Amino acid sequence: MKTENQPSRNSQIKISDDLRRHFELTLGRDEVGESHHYLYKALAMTVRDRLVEQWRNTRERYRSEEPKRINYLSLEFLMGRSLNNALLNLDIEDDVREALTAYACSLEEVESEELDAGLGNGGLGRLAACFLDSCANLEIPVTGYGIRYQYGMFHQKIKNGYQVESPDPWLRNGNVWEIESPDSTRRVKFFGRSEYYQDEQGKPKVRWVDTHDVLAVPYDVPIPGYKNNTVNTLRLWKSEATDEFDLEEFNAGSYTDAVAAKNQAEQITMVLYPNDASEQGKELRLRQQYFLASASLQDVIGRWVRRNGRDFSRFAEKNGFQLNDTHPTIAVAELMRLLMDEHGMDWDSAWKITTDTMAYTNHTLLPEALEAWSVGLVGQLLPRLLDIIFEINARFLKEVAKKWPGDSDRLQRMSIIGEGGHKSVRMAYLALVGSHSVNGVAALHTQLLKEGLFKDFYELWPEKFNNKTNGVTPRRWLAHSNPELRQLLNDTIGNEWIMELDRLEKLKPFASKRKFTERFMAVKRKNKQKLAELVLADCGVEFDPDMLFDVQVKRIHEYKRQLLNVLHIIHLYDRICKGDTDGMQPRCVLIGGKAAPGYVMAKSIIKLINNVAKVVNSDPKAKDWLRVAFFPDYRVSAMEIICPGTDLSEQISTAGKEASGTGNMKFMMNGAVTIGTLDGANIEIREAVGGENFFLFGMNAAEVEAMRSHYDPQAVIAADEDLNKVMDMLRRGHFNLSEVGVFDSIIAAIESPTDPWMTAADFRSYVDAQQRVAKAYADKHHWAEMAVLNTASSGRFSSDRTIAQYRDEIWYK
Ligand code: 26Q
Repeated sequence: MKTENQPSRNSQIKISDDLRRHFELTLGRDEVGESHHYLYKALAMTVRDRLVEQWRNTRERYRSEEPKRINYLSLEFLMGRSLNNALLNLDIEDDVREALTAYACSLEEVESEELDAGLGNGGLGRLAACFLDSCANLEIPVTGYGIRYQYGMFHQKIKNGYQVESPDPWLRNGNVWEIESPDSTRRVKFFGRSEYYQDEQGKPKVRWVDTHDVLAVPYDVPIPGYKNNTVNTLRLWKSEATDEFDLEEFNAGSYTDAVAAKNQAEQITMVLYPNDASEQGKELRLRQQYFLASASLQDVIGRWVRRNGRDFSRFAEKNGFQLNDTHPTIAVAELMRLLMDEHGMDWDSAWKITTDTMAYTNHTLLPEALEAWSVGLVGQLLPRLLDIIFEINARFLKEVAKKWPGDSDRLQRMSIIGEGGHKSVRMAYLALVGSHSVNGVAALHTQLLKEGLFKDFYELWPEKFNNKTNGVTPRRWLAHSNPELRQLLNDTIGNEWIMELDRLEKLKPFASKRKFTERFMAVKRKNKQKLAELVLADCGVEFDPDMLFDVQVKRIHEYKRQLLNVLHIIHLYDRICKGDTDGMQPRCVLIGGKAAPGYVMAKSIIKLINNVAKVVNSDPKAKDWLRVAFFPDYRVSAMEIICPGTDLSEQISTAGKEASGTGNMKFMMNGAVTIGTLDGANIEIREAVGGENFFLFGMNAAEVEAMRSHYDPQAVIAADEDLNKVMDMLRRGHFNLSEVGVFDSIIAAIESPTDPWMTAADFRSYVDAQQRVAKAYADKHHWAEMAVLNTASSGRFSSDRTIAQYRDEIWYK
C-alpha cells in the first residue's frame, strides 16, 4: 500500500501494464468488443492514476506555501473531452499509442468514445474551461467552482430543417474524470425567515431559521497544467436531499411527500439552462445560482476556519472570487451573511472583506440579457439574503446621494432595486457595488460598458473598471486540435510556442517563403479533408477540399447575424443561376450552432439555412460553385475538427453587440482569415494581423447607433439590385415552396425599421467584402501568406496572456 503511493509510482509502472490491469481487472473485460468503450475507460483510468499523484502534490504544495487562492465561480464550464488534453499535458501520448497496439486500436478511435462534458452554453462556458487550463499552466492556485448538471447542453438534431432537442445524459456511462468527496458535503438553506435575537453579549444578531435545506456534494475534476506537475481542481456540486428532511415528512406519515421533497432537492442540479442570452427569471435558475454560491463560499470559509479559527483579518489577503458574469452574483450577499450571521462579524468588517475579495466579469452589452430577479421571489426563496441586499443598497444609495446631492434621477437609475412595475434585484449592479474590480472581455466592450450600460458607476468608481480581452488555450485549440500544424510549427520555430504563444511571431518571416507556405497549406488541405469527412457523415453534404471553406459556428442569435450569411448565400446562388460567375470562387459554406429552445426567431433561422442548403445542393448548376451545410449538434469536440479545416472565419455580428467572441481566436490560430465587423475582439484581431490580412466590412458601433433613428431598410433594399433580388426570392417562397409562410417573420424582421441588428444595412458592404475574399483566395500564394500571418499574429489571443493579466491586475495586484 505504502509503495503504491510513492511519488515515483508513475514512472515505475508501465502504461501498458496499467492499461491491461484496468481493462482486465477493474473493468473485468477480456475482449475489446464492438465499441471501444471499455478500452476508453481503462485508458482514462490509467491516465487518471497519473494525474492523481500530481494532484495530491499540488494540493500539498498549496497547503504548505499558503498562496492567495482564487476561486472562479461560474454556472458553466464547457470542458469538452479530457483524455487527449491529459495525454498532451502529461506528455505520454507516444507511450499510450504504443500500449494500444496490443488491442489493435488507434488512439483516435479510443478518444472518440469520450462524451463531451457539455456543462455550458457557448462562449462564456468555454472561456471558463480555457481559463482553468491557463491557470494550471501558469501554476496559479485557482479552483473552479461550478454545478455538476446531470444533463448538460441539449443535443440538437435537424428534422425537416427544424431543430429538435434531446437530453444530454452525459453521466450515463459514468465519468472517469471526477472524484466524489462526500466528506466535504455542505448544507445550503432555502425558504424560512430571518429571526432577530441578541447574542450572549447582548449584541443584535440575525439568524435564518425554519429553512428547507439541501445538501451540496462535491465532485472534483483534475485540471492538469502543461508538463509542469501542477494539477488544479474544478469542484462541481451535486444537490441531494438531507436525510432528516425525509425523516420529518416520513414521521408525519407522508411517504410520498418525503419522496417529492427529495426530488425537489435533486432537481436543482438536474439540468443546464440552455439560454445563452435572454434572461428568463425562472425560480429553479435562482436556486441553482444560490446553491453554487453558498456551497462554494462555505467550502472556502470552512477551509479558512479549519486553519485560522475565527480570525478573518487576513482572509481577503489570501482569498479572491471571480464572478463569471452576474450568474453567481448572489455570492456578494451570501458572503456577507456567512461572515455576519455565522461568524459573528460586524457589517463594516464583513463589507470590507466582501468588496476586497469579489471581482466581476461582464460578458454582455445586450440589456435584455441583464439579470433581474423579482424581489418577491428572492424574498420567498432567500429571505435573509434579501434583507442584506436591501441594506447594501441603502448604504450604497447614501454614498451616491453624498456625491450627487439632490440628483434623484441618478439614485433611481443606480439603485440595486429596480422599481417600475414590480420590484427587482438588478444583479449587475449588486456585482458592481460588491466588487473591487469589474472588467469587460474586449477593448471595445469595456469602452462601451463605461460609456453606456455602466456609465453612472464608471463616474462613481472609475478605478474599478478594467479590460481583460479574452483568449483561448493554445494547448487544446492548436496543439491538440491541429497536430499536423503543431509538428510544422515545432520543426520551424521550436516548440516553446505552446507555453508562450507570442513566439508564433517568429513565423512571420516564413510567410513570404514559398517552401514554408506550401507546407502550411498542405496541412490546411489535410485538415479540410478531415472536415469534409465530418460534414459528409453528419450533414450528408459533400464538401470539396479544393473549394474555399467558409465557416460560421456559434450560438444562433439575431445579433450574430447568421441571416446576413444566408442572404449572401442566396445572392451567390442567384448569380450562379444567372450564369454570372465572373470573379466567383467555388465555396463550401458551413453554418452550425444551437438555438435556445424558446427562441422562435433563432429556430426559424436554422430552418432557413437548411432550406436554402437543400435548394442549392440539389441544383446541379450550383454543384461546382456552391455547397451549403448546416452542422448539427455543434459542440467543443466538433470545433476541434472544424477550426483547423476552415479558410474563412465568419465574425459578422452587428457592431457593438458581441462582447468579444472567442471562436474568432480559435480560427485565427489555425490559419483562417476573418471576414468581420468592427465588433468585440475582431478589432484587436485586425490590429494584430494588419488590415490587409482581414476582410473588414460594415458599420462600426457608433455608426450603428447613429443610424437607428432613421433606419429605412425598405429604401436600402430598393436601392440595391442584388439585395432586392434576394428579398424577392425569399418573398416568393423560393426556399419554401411547399411550406407557405414559414419565413414570413424573418422577412418582416429584415424589412423592419426597428430591426435592432440592421441586417440590410450591412448587406452591400458584406457582399463586397466577400468579393474581395474570392479574389484573394484565387491567388493561392497570397492567401497562404495571409493564412500564415494570421497564425503568426495570434499570440496575444492565448488565454495564458489573459490569465496573466487577471493575475497581475486583479488577483495579486
Ligand atoms: C442567464 C439567466 C438565466 C439563464 C441563462 C442565462 C445565461 C446563460 C449563459 C446568460 C448568458 C449566457 C452566456 C453568455 C455568453 O456566452 N456570452 C459570451 O461570452 C463570451 C466570453 O466572454 C464572449 O466572447 C461572447 O461575446 C459572449 O456573447
